[in-house]
Amino acid sequence: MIDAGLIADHNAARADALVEDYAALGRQLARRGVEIETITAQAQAFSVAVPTWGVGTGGTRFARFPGPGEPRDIHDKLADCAVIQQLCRIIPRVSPHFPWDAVGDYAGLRAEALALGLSFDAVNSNTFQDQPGQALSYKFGSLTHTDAAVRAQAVAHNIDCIRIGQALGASALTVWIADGSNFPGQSDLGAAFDRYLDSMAQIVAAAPDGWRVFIEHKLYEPAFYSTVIADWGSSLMAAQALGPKARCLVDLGHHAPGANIEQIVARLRRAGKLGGFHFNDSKYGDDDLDAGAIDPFRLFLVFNELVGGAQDGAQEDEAPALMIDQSHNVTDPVESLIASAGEIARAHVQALIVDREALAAAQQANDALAAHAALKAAFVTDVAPILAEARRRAGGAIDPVAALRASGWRAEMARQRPAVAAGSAGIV
Ligand code: RM4
Ligand code: MN
Ligand code: MN
Repeated sequence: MIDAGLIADHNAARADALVEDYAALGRQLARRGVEIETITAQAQAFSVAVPTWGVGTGGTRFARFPGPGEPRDIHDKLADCAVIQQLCRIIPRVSPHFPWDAVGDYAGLRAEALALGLSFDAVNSNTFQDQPGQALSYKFGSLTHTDAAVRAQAVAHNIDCIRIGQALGASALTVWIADGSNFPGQSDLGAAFDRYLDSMAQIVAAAPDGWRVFIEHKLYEPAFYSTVIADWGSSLMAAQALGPKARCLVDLGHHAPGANIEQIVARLRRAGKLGGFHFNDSKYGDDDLDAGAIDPFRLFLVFNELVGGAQDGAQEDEAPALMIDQSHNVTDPVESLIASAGEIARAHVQALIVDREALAAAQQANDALAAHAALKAAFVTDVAPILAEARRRAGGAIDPVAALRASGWRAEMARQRPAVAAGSAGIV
């Protein structure tokens, strides 16, 4: 962890400027009928989960260039997540991935996380690659494989993940499968979906009461011609067929360029099937870039649907699970996760200050310009003082990346965790 005295000194050096900026923003918002303290309290109550795979250096399709002091196992990953939480105070939950994060003692792992101030969010299964010693290969699919024995193996892995999740205190399983085809004719498009429903029904049946099973769609990659759960339509069909525990999960990078993701969000809410998000950003495909790095306006529009929907009576029965899912290859992963958490929190606060009455009135009157201006007024407001003040009040750093860099934490990790392997191929 970072020395608490260092964070206190860091904050003390920035306190006067923050007081000034916060007061100025408070006056600006008051003129618009918004009470800054209400928004700051909501900012403090906001949280998002980090993925364990996000604290390591990811890669491009072709190569991975390891960084210094990378986490070597789930214990190191939890330690990194704890540092992010210490500085940001909005990421108290960690989303693990199996078998990447497998250990012998899950009760012990849960206690270890708790001691670091962390708990576990949705568990993620992995049937998109073969593991050493695995009996049957997923080369031609997993939950939708033509061979019932492969499907059974993939179902059993997902049920294992649920059991691990129970031991960790989680209450959701996220299922993303790579199943699909590369050649027209390779796969029976209808039958593959039927096999998916059959396999998923067994997984959903194994999920305890109160659990959610998130269905994550993805347009393409690694399947380049057809993907079984390629889009929100397939995801919604499956979630509706699989009953109340099944929900749709929207990974922002898993859509065609230009897709109207906020409208997908609005639709899934109306269906009561919006289960959660994987936040990241992309320009071309599943780029897994930091949230808000390419299109912060889109991120804001997604939160505008979440916040607006919560107020229009169309709210689903529970708030969607918010998680980050990104892969870093040119930045320090811990810094990138801090940056993303900040961008996600920013989009949330911007959505909170939208003048919803003005927006609704303009929509009703078909005044497109005024409606758009109501959104833009919130989006262009610099809400950074609210985010910084919320962090400071919660014990975090006013400028988390600056505090991390000043602490020399990464250099210390490089000393404690000598590099184990040189570069390797592939995203994982
Ligand atoms: C996939 C998908 C999943 C994530 C893997 C690593 O594209 O986004 O959520 O678990 O990548
Ligand atoms: Mn994802
Ligand atoms: Mn992805």
